[in-house]
Amino acid sequence: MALLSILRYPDPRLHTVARAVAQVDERIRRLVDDMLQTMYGSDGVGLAATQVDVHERVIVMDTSEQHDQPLVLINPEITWRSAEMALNEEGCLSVPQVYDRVERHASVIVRALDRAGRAFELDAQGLTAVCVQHEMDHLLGHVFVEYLSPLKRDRIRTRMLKKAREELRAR
Ligand code: K1U
Ligand code: ZN
Repeated sequence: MALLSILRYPDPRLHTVARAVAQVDERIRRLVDDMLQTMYGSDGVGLAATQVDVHERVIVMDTSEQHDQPLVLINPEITWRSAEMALNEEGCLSVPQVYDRVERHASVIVRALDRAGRAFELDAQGLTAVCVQHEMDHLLGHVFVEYLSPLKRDRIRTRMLKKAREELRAR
């Protein structure tokens, strides 16, 4: 397994639309395992392939309390969204140290393939619903800061660019 490098906002590659996985083969299983290691190693509860610069529809998540229930979603599609909406605090491994509230559907049902290529359905509520919608946005090339006001987004962008410049200088 390998730790993958996570793209940081405002990297333009984060706006790439991912394509469907044609076949769940050894290459995809290796990607899934590397993504899980990267997510756990970064203290995240989710990770989309887009964030590691692979533009295929693959998501890993683990919203369990003990961080011992990995979920793999390949070619995920939302088949039902609740009318009820919920406002939740979100973070993103591609936008470190930035947290803000985003409104999303309170519950969703998602159909996807698992690591073995078998179809399954996920009935998601609470943090799992927030996380799966956040990750599916990544696959469409969207980052959660796009839900914030233009003023907040510009400040985040400036702060992230400054941090990237400082990190480069410190090398
Ligand atoms: O996509 C990512 O960058 C991962 C992201 C997923 C996510 C979780 C929860 C809300 C929105 C998005 C994270 O793992 S953020 C870091 C985190 O561990 C966390 C954030 C908020 C609540 C619970 C956990
Ligand atoms: Zn994210």
